[in-house]
Amino acid sequence: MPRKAPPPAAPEVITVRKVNVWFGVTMLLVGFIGAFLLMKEGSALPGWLSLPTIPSLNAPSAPPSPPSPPSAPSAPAAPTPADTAAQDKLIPTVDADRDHIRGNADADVAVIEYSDLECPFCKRVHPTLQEVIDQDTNVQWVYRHFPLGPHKNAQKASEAVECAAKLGGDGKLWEMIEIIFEKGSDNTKLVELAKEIGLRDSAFATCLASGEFAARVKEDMAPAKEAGVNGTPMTFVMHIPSGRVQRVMGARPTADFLQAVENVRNDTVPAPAPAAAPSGGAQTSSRARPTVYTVPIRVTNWAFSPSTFTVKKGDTVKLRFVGAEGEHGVSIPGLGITKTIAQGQTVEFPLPTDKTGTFPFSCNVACGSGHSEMKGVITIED
Ligand SMILES: [Cu+2]
Repeated sequence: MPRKAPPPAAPEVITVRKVNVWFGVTMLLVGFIGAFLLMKEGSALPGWLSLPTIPSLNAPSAPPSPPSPPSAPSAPAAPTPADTAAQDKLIPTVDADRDHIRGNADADVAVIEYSDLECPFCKRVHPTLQEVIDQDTNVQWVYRHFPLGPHKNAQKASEAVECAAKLGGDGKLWEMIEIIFEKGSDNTKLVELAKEIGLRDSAFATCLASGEFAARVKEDMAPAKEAGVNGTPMTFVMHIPSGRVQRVMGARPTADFLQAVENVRNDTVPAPAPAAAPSGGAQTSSRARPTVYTVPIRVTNWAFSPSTFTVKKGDTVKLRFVGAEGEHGVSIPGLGITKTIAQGQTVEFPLPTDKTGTFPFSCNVACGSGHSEMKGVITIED
């Protein structure tokens, strides 16, 4: 927040009054501002003049608040590269005895997928990861469970694929995953689906009802939660010999995964992008505020940046949502607005500013806790 330096008169005064210089400067400024106020009574002060000048002259306590401050955007703190690297180390490396592995068991790179069987994005990334191991036969695919809380069928569906593995080996596990993605995770249909892929329905039903794999599913999730996973699909591309990891969020295209594979092999994992710098009309100072402006908002997994901002009642404002990462949407219930924002898409629409108030907005994609954390607030002030 800029705090303006005292007017240029100050240094001259200091050379004249050698005794009690600060007192002199303060008095002069008070007089200057007072005179200005009298002359300009009734007119709006320019923003810089109405900012307090005293604190910059050695009175650090109780700085008065500047008038009508432009609201500071409070984008969520992005993890620093060091944070993310430390978190990535919490992801267990591949354990051939425990993990479910597809592809080359001796591969030097593993794509370790955390998946929720009720999440359409997990369904979407499934053929993508198949393509990755088809195109690079020195990559193995590891399937781990991450059933999200809001998905009521996801936990039991995860247990169902573990039952399939118990009764028919990993081959049946992958078949079960695929038939659930194809036909849905409805818990009342799981036994039927198991039968369709050739499992003995009574044995499967017994396994599923017993909940014997409930803990196994939680064990998959625990370290991923520690590592900050809060949405699915989340894939950790891991170079097994070195332990280097690059995380890939969401249902990205095949090329992105293959790039991550090369990055971990060649030690060229890029640092995570820093949080988007706040910019846009809503952050301009009150002195220069245009009455027609656009507020750009970056949409990523899992945040809107900025997530809070303030506009003036009556201004002509456009919101520009830039879909930088992932498939999302935005709802502003208080203003009756709902939009879809696909990756790579820019969605622009006018913001009604005829009434003041605070208007929460959020991502309207129901899949995954990551989306549900994407929230913000628009303030429309007088
Ligand atoms: Cu979202």
